[in-house]
Amino acid sequence: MATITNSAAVTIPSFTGLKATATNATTKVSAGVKVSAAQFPRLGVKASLKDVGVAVVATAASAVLASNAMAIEVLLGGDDGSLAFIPKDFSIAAGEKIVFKNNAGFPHNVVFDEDEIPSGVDASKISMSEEDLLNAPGEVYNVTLSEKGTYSFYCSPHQGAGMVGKVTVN
Ligand SMILES: [Cu+2]
Repeated sequence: MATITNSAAVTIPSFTGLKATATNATTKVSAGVKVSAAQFPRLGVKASLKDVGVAVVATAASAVLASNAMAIEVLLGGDDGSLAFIPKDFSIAAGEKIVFKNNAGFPHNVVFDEDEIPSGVDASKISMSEEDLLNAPGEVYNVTLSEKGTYSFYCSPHQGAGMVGKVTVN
């Protein structure tokens, strides 16, 4: 598996602007990571150059790309220094991924309130632990909610300062 027999594997026809990334990734891909051309069209047009580069070299590339199809980004901390989730109250479709992204005023985390989520949902399975913190800018915590209903969540270091949020899954 030292060479690529199917040259289509690293061709990304729908992303002409990303040729440099694709070329750079060739060495990694030839090392054994299987990336089929069919997976790339599933990337949203918003996918950044960096995301594509990382995805191509990641062993779990296909899973990451597929799950990015539907996602909402929630910033942790406002640019103005506010300790808040932005947006703090939003709706998503069941199965849509929420990407909580460290923005400012960290450390932050994301903990779902076990008393304010749909019954049957295990809060510990969708939350970060209280002690687990996102310390670096741009760090993310991803969660996908499949049960419909309303979920409340908070940032444990800043809950007292009002860093709480609510998501409705439809
Ligand atoms: Cu916080």
